[in-house]
Amino acid sequence: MTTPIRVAVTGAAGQIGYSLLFRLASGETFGNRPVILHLLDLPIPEVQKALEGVAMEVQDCGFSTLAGIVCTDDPSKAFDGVSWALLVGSKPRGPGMARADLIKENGPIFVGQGNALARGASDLRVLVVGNPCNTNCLIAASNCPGVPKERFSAMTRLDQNRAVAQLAAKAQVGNDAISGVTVFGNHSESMYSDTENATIGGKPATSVLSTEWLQKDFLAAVGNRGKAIIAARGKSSAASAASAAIDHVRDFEYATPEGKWFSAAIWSEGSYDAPKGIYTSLPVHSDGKGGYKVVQGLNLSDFAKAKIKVSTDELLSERAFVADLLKG
Ligand code: NAX
Repeated sequence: MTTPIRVAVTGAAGQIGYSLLFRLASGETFGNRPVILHLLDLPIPEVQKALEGVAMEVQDCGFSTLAGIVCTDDPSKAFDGVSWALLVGSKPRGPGMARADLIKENGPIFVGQGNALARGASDLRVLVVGNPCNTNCLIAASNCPGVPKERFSAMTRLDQNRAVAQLAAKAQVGNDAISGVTVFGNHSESMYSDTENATIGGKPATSVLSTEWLQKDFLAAVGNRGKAIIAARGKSSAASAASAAIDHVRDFEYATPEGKWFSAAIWSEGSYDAPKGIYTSLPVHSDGKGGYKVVQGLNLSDFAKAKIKVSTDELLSERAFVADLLKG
Protein backbone atom coordinates (compact mmCIF):
# COMPACT_ATOMS: atom_id res chain seq x y z
CA MET A 1 0.00 0.00 0.00
CA THR A 2 1.21 3.55 -0.76
CA THR A 3 2.45 5.35 2.35
CA PRO A 4 -0.23 7.81 3.46
CA ILE A 5 0.53 11.51 3.35
CA ARG A 6 -0.07 13.32 6.65
CA VAL A 7 -1.71 16.71 6.28
CA ALA A 8 -2.23 19.15 9.16
CA VAL A 9 -4.95 21.80 9.20
CA THR A 10 -5.06 24.37 11.98
CA GLY A 11 -8.31 26.12 12.86
CA ALA A 12 -9.96 22.97 11.52
CA ALA A 13 -13.20 23.59 13.44
CA GLY A 14 -13.66 26.97 11.73
CA GLN A 15 -15.56 28.02 8.62
CA ILE A 16 -12.75 27.47 6.11
CA GLY A 17 -11.94 24.13 7.74
CA TYR A 18 -15.49 22.99 7.11
CA SER A 19 -15.06 23.40 3.37
CA LEU A 20 -11.43 22.34 3.24
CA LEU A 21 -11.12 19.02 5.06
CA PHE A 22 -13.43 17.05 2.77
CA ARG A 23 -11.55 18.11 -0.34
CA LEU A 24 -8.17 17.23 1.20
CA ALA A 25 -9.43 13.76 2.12
CA SER A 26 -11.41 12.96 -1.04
CA GLY A 27 -8.57 12.33 -3.50
CA GLU A 28 -9.16 15.66 -5.22
CA THR A 29 -5.91 17.11 -3.85
CA PHE A 30 -3.49 14.21 -3.51
CA GLY A 31 -4.91 11.78 -6.09
CA ASN A 32 -4.99 8.12 -5.03
CA ARG A 33 -2.52 8.67 -2.20
CA PRO A 34 -4.12 7.86 1.18
CA VAL A 35 -4.42 10.88 3.50
CA ILE A 36 -4.19 11.08 7.27
CA LEU A 37 -5.63 14.39 8.49
CA HIS A 38 -4.14 16.03 11.59
CA LEU A 39 -6.70 18.54 12.86
CA LEU A 40 -5.68 21.24 15.32
CA ASP A 41 -7.88 23.72 17.12
CA LEU A 42 -7.93 25.57 20.43
CA PRO A 43 -7.91 23.78 23.80
CA ILE A 44 -11.46 24.95 24.58
CA PRO A 45 -14.00 22.15 25.30
CA GLU A 46 -16.69 23.48 22.92
CA VAL A 47 -14.14 23.99 20.15
CA GLN A 48 -12.71 20.48 20.60
CA LYS A 49 -16.24 19.07 20.54
CA ALA A 50 -16.98 20.93 17.30
CA LEU A 51 -13.69 19.57 15.90
CA GLU A 52 -14.78 16.02 16.75
CA GLY A 53 -18.07 16.67 14.97
CA VAL A 54 -16.34 17.79 11.78
CA ALA A 55 -14.03 14.76 11.96
CA MET A 56 -17.11 12.51 12.26
CA GLU A 57 -18.55 14.08 9.11
CA VAL A 58 -15.32 13.61 7.18
CA GLN A 59 -15.32 9.97 8.30
CA ASP A 60 -18.95 9.58 7.21
CA CYS A 61 -18.09 10.47 3.62
CA GLY A 62 -16.41 7.07 3.38
CA PHE A 63 -13.64 8.39 1.13
CA SER A 64 -11.48 5.48 -0.08
CA THR A 65 -8.44 7.77 0.28
CA LEU A 66 -8.99 8.67 3.95
CA ALA A 67 -6.54 6.66 6.07
CA GLY A 68 -7.11 8.31 9.47
CA ILE A 69 -7.91 11.47 11.41
CA VAL A 70 -6.06 12.83 14.44
CA CYS A 71 -7.87 15.56 16.42
CA THR A 72 -5.76 17.55 18.86
CA ASP A 73 -5.21 20.84 20.68
CA ASP A 74 -1.44 20.29 20.74
CA PRO A 75 0.59 21.80 17.85
CA SER A 76 3.45 19.28 18.37
CA LYS A 77 1.07 16.38 17.83
CA ALA A 78 -0.65 18.19 14.97
CA PHE A 79 2.57 18.68 13.01
CA ASP A 80 4.24 15.37 13.84
CA GLY A 81 5.36 13.76 10.56
CA VAL A 82 3.19 15.94 8.30
CA SER A 83 4.15 16.70 4.70
CA TRP A 84 1.74 19.61 4.40
CA ALA A 85 0.63 22.00 7.15
CA LEU A 86 -2.19 24.37 6.28
CA LEU A 87 -2.18 27.14 8.88
CA VAL A 88 -5.71 28.49 8.76
CA GLY A 89 -6.39 29.03 12.48
CA SER A 90 -6.27 32.62 13.63
CA LYS A 91 -8.70 35.33 14.54
CA PRO A 92 -10.51 36.92 11.60
CA ARG A 93 -10.48 40.71 11.52
CA GLY A 94 -13.40 42.07 13.57
CA PRO A 95 -15.53 45.10 12.61
CA GLY A 96 -13.50 48.31 12.85
CA MET A 97 -10.33 46.38 13.76
CA ALA A 98 -7.14 47.94 12.40
CA ARG A 99 -4.72 45.71 10.46
CA ALA A 100 -2.05 46.50 13.05
CA ASP A 101 -4.28 45.12 15.85
CA LEU A 102 -4.90 41.98 13.82
CA ILE A 103 -1.16 41.49 13.41
CA LYS A 104 -0.64 41.94 17.14
CA GLU A 105 -3.41 39.43 17.97
CA ASN A 106 -2.40 36.74 15.50
CA GLY A 107 1.39 37.09 15.25
CA PRO A 108 2.18 35.16 18.47
CA ILE A 109 0.16 32.13 17.27
CA PHE A 110 2.69 31.69 14.46
CA VAL A 111 5.69 31.83 16.80
CA GLY A 112 4.51 28.73 18.68
CA GLN A 113 3.36 26.96 15.55
CA GLY A 114 6.63 27.80 13.78
CA ASN A 115 8.52 26.05 16.58
CA ALA A 116 6.24 23.04 16.49
CA LEU A 117 6.58 22.73 12.70
CA ALA A 118 10.12 21.43 13.26
CA ARG A 119 8.36 18.10 13.95
CA GLY A 120 7.09 17.91 10.36
CA ALA A 121 8.28 15.33 7.81
CA SER A 122 11.51 15.95 5.87
CA ASP A 123 9.42 17.06 2.86
CA LEU A 124 7.25 19.44 4.93
CA ARG A 125 5.56 22.29 3.08
CA VAL A 126 3.56 24.98 4.82
CA LEU A 127 0.70 27.11 3.50
CA VAL A 128 -0.37 30.07 5.64
CA VAL A 129 -3.97 31.21 5.16
CA GLY A 130 -4.66 32.93 8.50
CA ASN A 131 -4.38 36.69 8.13
CA PRO A 132 -2.29 38.74 7.75
CA CYS A 133 -1.03 35.66 5.92
CA ASN A 134 2.18 37.00 4.34
CA THR A 135 3.50 38.31 7.64
CA ASN A 136 2.25 35.32 9.65
CA CYS A 137 4.14 33.15 7.16
CA LEU A 138 7.30 35.17 7.81
CA ILE A 139 6.84 34.74 11.58
CA ALA A 140 6.27 30.98 11.30
CA ALA A 141 9.22 30.45 8.95
CA SER A 142 11.60 32.53 11.04
CA ASN A 143 10.67 30.52 14.13
CA CYS A 144 11.31 27.21 12.36
CA PRO A 145 15.03 27.45 11.48
CA GLY A 146 15.35 23.75 10.54
CA VAL A 147 13.03 24.10 7.57
CA PRO A 148 14.12 26.11 4.50
CA LYS A 149 12.21 29.36 3.96
CA GLU A 150 11.24 28.16 0.46
CA ARG A 151 9.04 25.46 2.01
CA PHE A 152 6.73 28.13 3.42
CA SER A 153 4.21 30.09 1.37
CA ALA A 154 1.14 32.21 1.95
CA MET A 155 -2.10 32.25 0.03
CA THR A 156 -2.86 34.75 -2.72
CA ARG A 157 -4.56 32.15 -4.93
CA LEU A 158 -8.00 33.40 -3.87
CA ASP A 159 -7.08 36.84 -5.20
CA GLN A 160 -5.91 35.28 -8.46
CA ASN A 161 -9.14 33.28 -8.77
CA ARG A 162 -11.19 36.41 -8.06
CA ALA A 163 -9.24 38.30 -10.73
CA VAL A 164 -9.86 35.55 -13.29
CA ALA A 165 -13.58 35.52 -12.51
CA GLN A 166 -13.83 39.33 -12.84
CA LEU A 167 -12.03 39.32 -16.21
CA ALA A 168 -14.15 36.45 -17.55
CA ALA A 169 -17.39 38.15 -16.50
CA LYS A 170 -16.39 41.46 -18.07
CA ALA A 171 -15.19 39.87 -21.33
CA GLN A 172 -18.20 37.50 -21.34
CA VAL A 173 -16.07 34.39 -21.73
CA GLY A 174 -15.56 31.29 -19.59
CA ASN A 175 -12.99 31.34 -16.78
CA ASP A 176 -10.90 28.89 -18.81
CA ALA A 177 -10.33 31.55 -21.49
CA ILE A 178 -8.26 33.59 -19.00
CA SER A 179 -4.54 32.92 -18.60
CA GLY A 180 -1.45 34.61 -17.17
CA VAL A 181 -3.00 36.71 -14.37
CA THR A 182 -0.52 37.30 -11.54
CA VAL A 183 -1.13 38.70 -8.08
CA PHE A 184 1.88 40.64 -6.78
CA GLY A 185 2.53 41.76 -3.21
CA ASN A 186 0.57 41.42 -0.01
CA HIS A 187 -2.74 39.61 0.51
CA SER A 188 -4.44 42.87 1.42
CA GLU A 189 -6.23 45.65 -0.39
CA SER A 190 -2.80 46.84 -1.59
CA MET A 191 -2.18 43.73 -3.70
CA TYR A 192 -1.72 44.27 -7.45
CA SER A 193 -3.42 41.92 -9.94
CA ASP A 194 -1.41 42.13 -13.14
CA THR A 195 -3.28 41.86 -16.44
CA GLU A 196 -0.50 43.34 -18.60
CA ASN A 197 0.78 39.80 -19.15
CA ALA A 198 -2.61 38.10 -19.17
CA THR A 199 -4.52 36.78 -22.15
CA ILE A 200 -8.24 36.41 -22.81
CA GLY A 201 -9.04 33.76 -25.41
CA GLY A 202 -5.40 33.89 -26.48
CA LYS A 203 -5.37 37.67 -27.06
CA PRO A 204 -3.66 40.18 -24.76
CA ALA A 205 -6.16 41.18 -22.04
CA THR A 206 -5.18 44.80 -22.71
CA SER A 207 -6.48 44.47 -26.29
CA VAL A 208 -9.81 42.98 -25.18
CA LEU A 209 -10.66 45.25 -22.22
CA SER A 210 -10.06 48.97 -21.76
CA THR A 211 -6.98 50.13 -19.87
CA GLU A 212 -9.21 52.42 -17.83
CA TRP A 213 -11.38 49.50 -16.63
CA LEU A 214 -8.33 47.29 -15.99
CA GLN A 215 -6.47 49.93 -14.00
CA LYS A 216 -9.43 51.19 -11.97
CA ASP A 217 -12.66 49.18 -11.65
CA PHE A 218 -11.00 45.79 -12.03
CA LEU A 219 -8.28 46.40 -9.44
CA ALA A 220 -10.83 47.86 -7.02
CA ALA A 221 -13.24 44.95 -7.54
CA VAL A 222 -10.55 42.34 -6.82
CA GLY A 223 -9.06 44.29 -3.90
CA ASN A 224 -12.45 44.86 -2.25
CA ARG A 225 -13.99 41.46 -3.01
CA GLY A 226 -13.42 40.17 0.53
CA LYS A 227 -15.27 43.17 1.98
CA ALA A 228 -18.10 42.76 -0.55
CA ILE A 229 -18.55 39.13 0.51
CA ILE A 230 -18.73 40.13 4.18
CA ALA A 231 -21.29 42.82 3.33
CA ALA A 232 -23.44 40.33 1.40
CA ARG A 233 -23.04 37.21 3.53
CA GLY A 234 -22.38 38.64 6.95
CA LYS A 235 -19.32 36.38 7.18
CA SER A 236 -15.93 36.30 5.50
CA SER A 237 -15.18 34.13 2.46
CA ALA A 238 -14.93 30.49 3.44
CA ALA A 239 -15.72 28.00 0.65
CA SER A 240 -13.89 30.11 -1.94
CA ALA A 241 -10.92 30.44 0.43
CA ALA A 242 -10.89 26.67 0.98
CA SER A 243 -11.10 26.11 -2.78
CA ALA A 244 -8.15 28.43 -3.32
CA ALA A 245 -6.18 26.58 -0.63
CA ILE A 246 -6.78 23.31 -2.51
CA ASP A 247 -5.65 25.01 -5.74
CA HIS A 248 -2.52 26.29 -3.95
CA VAL A 249 -1.55 22.87 -2.61
CA ARG A 250 -2.18 21.24 -5.99
CA ASP A 251 -0.19 23.99 -7.75
CA PHE A 252 2.87 23.05 -5.66
CA GLU A 253 2.26 19.27 -5.69
CA TYR A 254 2.02 18.91 -9.46
CA ALA A 255 4.23 20.22 -12.27
CA THR A 256 2.99 23.49 -13.79
CA PRO A 257 2.50 23.20 -17.57
CA GLU A 258 5.22 24.95 -19.62
CA GLY A 259 4.45 28.61 -20.23
CA LYS A 260 1.96 28.77 -17.32
CA TRP A 261 2.30 29.99 -13.75
CA PHE A 262 0.31 30.62 -10.59
CA SER A 263 0.39 33.23 -7.83
CA ALA A 264 1.68 32.45 -4.35
CA ALA A 265 3.39 34.51 -1.68
CA ILE A 266 6.88 33.01 -1.47
CA TRP A 267 10.23 33.87 0.10
CA SER A 268 11.58 36.82 -1.85
CA GLU A 269 15.06 36.58 -3.36
CA GLY A 270 14.67 39.93 -5.10
CA SER A 271 12.78 39.06 -8.31
CA TYR A 272 10.68 41.88 -9.78
CA ASP A 273 12.43 44.34 -7.44
CA ALA A 274 10.70 42.81 -4.39
CA PRO A 275 12.73 43.43 -1.25
CA LYS A 276 14.49 40.34 0.11
CA GLY A 277 13.38 38.84 3.42
CA ILE A 278 9.62 39.03 3.02
CA TYR A 279 6.93 36.69 1.69
CA THR A 280 5.44 38.41 -1.33
CA SER A 281 3.20 37.16 -4.12
CA LEU A 282 4.97 36.38 -7.38
CA PRO A 283 4.45 34.28 -10.53
CA VAL A 284 5.53 30.73 -9.63
CA HIS A 285 6.26 27.61 -11.69
CA SER A 286 6.40 24.28 -9.87
CA ASP A 287 8.52 21.33 -11.01
CA GLY A 288 6.12 18.91 -9.32
CA LYS A 289 9.01 17.38 -7.31
CA GLY A 290 9.01 19.80 -4.38
CA GLY A 291 10.88 22.60 -6.17
CA TYR A 292 9.69 25.77 -7.81
CA LYS A 293 11.06 28.86 -9.51
CA VAL A 294 9.87 32.41 -9.99
CA VAL A 295 8.80 32.96 -13.59
CA GLN A 296 11.07 35.70 -14.91
CA GLY A 297 10.66 38.19 -17.71
CA LEU A 298 7.09 39.42 -17.32
CA ASN A 299 6.91 42.97 -18.65
CA LEU A 300 5.53 45.45 -16.17
CA SER A 301 4.71 49.09 -16.90
CA ASP A 302 5.67 51.95 -14.57
CA PHE A 303 2.02 51.93 -13.40
CA ALA A 304 2.32 48.26 -12.38
CA LYS A 305 5.72 48.74 -10.75
CA ALA A 306 4.45 51.66 -8.69
CA LYS A 307 1.42 49.62 -7.50
CA ILE A 308 3.61 46.65 -6.58
CA LYS A 309 5.94 48.91 -4.63
CA VAL A 310 3.07 50.19 -2.49
CA SER A 311 2.20 46.61 -1.58
CA THR A 312 5.78 45.49 -0.87
CA ASP A 313 6.32 48.64 1.20
CA GLU A 314 3.30 47.58 3.26
CA LEU A 315 4.96 44.18 3.80
CA LEU A 316 8.15 45.90 4.96
CA SER A 317 6.20 47.93 7.49
CA GLU A 318 4.39 44.80 8.71
CA ARG A 319 7.79 43.11 9.08
CA ALA A 320 9.06 46.03 11.13
CA PHE A 321 5.95 45.85 13.29
CA VAL A 322 6.57 42.18 14.22
CA ALA A 323 10.37 42.46 14.47
CA ASP A 324 10.29 41.22 18.08
CA LEU A 325 8.65 37.96 16.92
CA LEU A 326 11.26 37.17 14.25
CA LYS A 327 14.16 34.83 15.06
CA GLY A 328 16.22 33.93 12.03
P1 NAX B 1 -13.08 31.03 11.84
O1 NAX B 1 -13.13 31.99 12.97
O2 NAX B 1 -14.37 30.44 11.34
O3 NAX B 1 -12.15 29.82 12.24
C1 NAX B 1 -10.89 30.01 12.79
C2 NAX B 1 -10.58 28.79 13.61
O4 NAX B 1 -9.25 28.94 14.07
C3 NAX B 1 -11.48 28.64 14.83
O5 NAX B 1 -11.97 27.32 14.91
C4 NAX B 1 -10.54 28.98 15.98
O6 NAX B 1 -10.88 28.28 17.18
C5 NAX B 1 -9.22 28.51 15.41
N1 NAX B 1 -8.04 29.07 16.06
C6 NAX B 1 -7.84 30.33 16.54
N2 NAX B 1 -6.62 30.42 17.10
C7 NAX B 1 -6.03 29.21 16.95
C8 NAX B 1 -4.79 28.69 17.33
N3 NAX B 1 -3.89 29.42 18.00
N4 NAX B 1 -4.50 27.39 17.01
C9 NAX B 1 -5.40 26.63 16.36
N5 NAX B 1 -6.63 27.08 15.99
C10 NAX B 1 -6.92 28.35 16.28
O7 NAX B 1 -12.26 31.74 10.67
P2 NAX B 1 -12.17 31.33 9.13
O8 NAX B 1 -13.26 31.99 8.39
O9 NAX B 1 -12.02 29.85 9.01
O10 NAX B 1 -10.83 32.10 8.70
C11 NAX B 1 -9.57 31.70 9.18
C12 NAX B 1 -8.49 32.68 8.75
O11 NAX B 1 -8.40 32.74 7.33
C13 NAX B 1 -8.72 34.14 9.19
O12 NAX B 1 -7.50 34.66 9.67
C14 NAX B 1 -9.11 34.83 7.91
O13 NAX B 1 -8.82 36.21 7.95
C15 NAX B 1 -8.24 34.09 6.91
N6 NAX B 1 -8.58 34.22 5.50
C16 NAX B 1 -7.56 34.28 4.60
C17 NAX B 1 -7.78 34.34 3.25
C18 NAX B 1 -6.64 34.38 2.28
O14 NAX B 1 -6.90 34.51 1.07
N7 NAX B 1 -5.38 34.29 2.68
C19 NAX B 1 -9.16 34.43 2.70
C20 NAX B 1 -10.20 33.95 3.66
C21 NAX B 1 -9.97 34.32 5.09
O15 NAX B 1 -10.36 35.66 5.28
